[in-house]
Amino acid sequence: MAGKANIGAHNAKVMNRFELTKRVVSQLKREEAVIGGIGNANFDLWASGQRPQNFYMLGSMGLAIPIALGVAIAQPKRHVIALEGDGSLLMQLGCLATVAERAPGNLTIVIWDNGIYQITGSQPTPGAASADLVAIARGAGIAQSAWAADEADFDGLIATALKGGGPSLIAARIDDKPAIGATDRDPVQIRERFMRGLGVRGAAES
Ligand SMILES: Cc1ncc(C[n+]2csc(CCOP(=O)(O)OP(=O)(O)O)c2C)c(N)n1
Repeated sequence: MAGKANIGAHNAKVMNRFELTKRVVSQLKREEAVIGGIGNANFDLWASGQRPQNFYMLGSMGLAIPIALGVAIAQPKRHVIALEGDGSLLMQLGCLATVAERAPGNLTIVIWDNGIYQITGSQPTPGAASADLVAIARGAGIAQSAWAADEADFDGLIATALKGGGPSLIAARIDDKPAIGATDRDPVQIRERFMRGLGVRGAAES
């Protein structure tokens, strides 16, 4: 994978989730779908500017990647990005093997690794001490997996991923600053807006 590839987790710069979320969104030009994982991942996506192609996962850890995989398979011409926290990914590691096996070229996974379950009180995740999520993703079969060395490297990795040829996984070490906003907890509206944004439900239907 392009970028300052193959740096280890501990050499990656500690960045900020909201800043990086804005960098992802600024590169979206083609109605790409973005699935924000539970809590902070989707709070910062919400705060970065709402788009009808955004889906905000409420309540369940580890579902951003499985949902994004489903969308990527259903709409192969649309690029799909999953934003997921490290703790949530650790709860659903098996999805990486499924992604590798299905190998959708239009899927990009971004992991926000703060080493903690921040939103429930900042308990440390296993990744904080020992697990390397990029190594795990490569081992699962997602060859294009990389730590982002810094913001510029992150931008480059996202740009490369958006060209297709995935699946790709980009992991970013992030700080423990709280998310900027909070998503409106209205699951029905979130679902309906997303389905219209993906063109699978007309405006008149509800
Ligand atoms: C199955 C399940 N277990 C526990 C929770 C409670 N919970 C919600 S978010 C969260 C932590 C999420 O951690 P991470 O994905 O690393 O994101 P962060 O909060 O660090 O941004 C926990 C433990 C839950 N929602 N679902």
